[in-house]
Amino acid sequence: MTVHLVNPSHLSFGVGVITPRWLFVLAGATPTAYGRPQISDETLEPFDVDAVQPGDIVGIGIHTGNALRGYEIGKRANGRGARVVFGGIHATLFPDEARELGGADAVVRGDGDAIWPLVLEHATHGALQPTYEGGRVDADRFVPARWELLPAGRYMWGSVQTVRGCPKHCSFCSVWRTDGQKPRQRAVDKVVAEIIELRQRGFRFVALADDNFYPVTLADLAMAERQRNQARLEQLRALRAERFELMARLAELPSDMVFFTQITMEAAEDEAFLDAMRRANIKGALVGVEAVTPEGLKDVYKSFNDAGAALVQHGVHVLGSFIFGLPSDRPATFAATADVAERAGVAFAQFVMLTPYPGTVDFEAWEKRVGVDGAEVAGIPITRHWLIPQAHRPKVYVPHPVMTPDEIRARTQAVWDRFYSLRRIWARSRCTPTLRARLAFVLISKLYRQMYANTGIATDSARVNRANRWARLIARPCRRLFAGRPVSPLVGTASDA
Ligand code: B12
Ligand code: SF4
Repeated sequence: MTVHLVNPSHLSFGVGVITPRWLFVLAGATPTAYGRPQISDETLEPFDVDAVQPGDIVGIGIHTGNALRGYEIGKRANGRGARVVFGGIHATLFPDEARELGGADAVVRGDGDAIWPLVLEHATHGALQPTYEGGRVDADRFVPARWELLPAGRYMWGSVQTVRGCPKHCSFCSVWRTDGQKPRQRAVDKVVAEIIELRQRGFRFVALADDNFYPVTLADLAMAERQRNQARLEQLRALRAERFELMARLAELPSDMVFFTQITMEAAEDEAFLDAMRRANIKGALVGVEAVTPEGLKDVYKSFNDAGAALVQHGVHVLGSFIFGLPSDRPATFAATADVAERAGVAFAQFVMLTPYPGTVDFEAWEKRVGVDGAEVAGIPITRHWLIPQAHRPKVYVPHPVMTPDEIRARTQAVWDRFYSLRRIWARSRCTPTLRARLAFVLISKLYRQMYANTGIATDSARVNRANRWARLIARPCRRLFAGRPVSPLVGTASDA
């Protein structure tokens, strides 16, 4: 009996940018009695369902975007006599769907770390329950990833989680509702141990796969002080102190390490935090620009400009994330956004089209508005857009007051084209220290555009296939530029202790 863990994707690029962490965490949670789990990441190559034997256990992790491909695999694996278990954010939100469409014998909702051994035990005894509540496990029970199962030479960045949950409550995000608003921070030693292991395996670049690396803002502290809420103040200070402790430890790692994370714009006001980030070699951060009204547009862009400048001054390159298709957008918004992204010194940017993700406040409002008799595509209600086959999936779901879906798509594509023109990429690559780094910057910019924009925004399959071929071609040299020399053991770090 073999345990398979499958990360579905309808496109495979041969090389992956970031290691999908859940695969290696669930492998870590698999008791040794079950042998070596077979890990399959379809962003590298398609899963060979024909290799599944009757009695095998197939664990499939899905988010909304890859749920349909996950269901296809689940049904086929089930048909071959395997016991199929679904997990991940989408299965947490739609457990019945995974059973009805994905051939799931069981669905794990929430965190898989603690419950997975029980699921495996039930599966081997033919006693699977339809649903398991994995809940939100405490940080001290997060299972470390089993990095020795990584296929060699296939990924550019490792991924280590330092905190789960986010105290904010953005209307377009499901994280605060599924992972909770209480930040669950992992012990510093455990995080550092994983990073050291990744470095020993040749990873210089590590993504801190957190919902929000900056869970306590200066405003939160000031508010607790104003309210004279001593208990809250102490709790916030403790969380903040742990962040600084972690960054101090990252600063002791070899200086060629590069970390990337996600933070909110408020971090830009926190000089001490930014200084600590710089010392810790956290050199990149995804910063989102939230929904804005026309009146608020100027202010938001101004604060993004200021925030971007502050981050760049502290050596943190910004990946700006901008949303198009909001009701307040006008044709002029697209060029204005591209201008802001350029003026703020953003190193990378993504321009995504408003997609109502289930589990969010925005999704619920939209679903209510569209109603049960709403539009259908390929016989599927658009409120279940992830079930529409890729080739027919609309790019814009929320009707816009002044622009057609095609106009929004074309204008979004034009902003990508402009931001990622070779001339502009080359100019931006000046933010890196060496020629090799500039080359890496150019390649990763082109790759990013092919992987995320051209396969996601293009409407015809010929274009998608072309983008996929390009991405495969660029991905290999790109990976080589990111790789470091495997080091063992690390000199001058905690690994000596
Ligand atoms: C890091 C990250 C990324 C990274 C890296 C992705 C990668 N290769 O790993 C990058 C930046 C590339 C990325 C991109 C995107 N992301 Co992202 N990402 C995350 C983030 C912050 C952390 C994911 C992670 O590694 N967590 C650590 C692991 C250990 O946790 P986990 O995946 O949740 O797995 C646990 C459980 O879910 C469960 N589990 C998971 N699978 C399975 C399977 C089985 C069988 C079982 C039993 C249990 C189980 O057990 C695990 C351990 O407890 C999540 C937020 C989140 N809280 O999930 C968003 C998140 C997953 N991303 C999201 C989105 C929307 C995207 C993008 C579409 C953004 C965009 N517009 O471009 C793209 C899509 C990329 C793609 N094509 O897949 C959404 C998904 C929403 C949804 N309903 O699907 C999330 C939830 C964030 C959000 N704001 O809502 N992302
Ligand atoms: S978008 Fe970011 S800041 Fe907002 S709730 Fe989600 S994780 Fe938190």
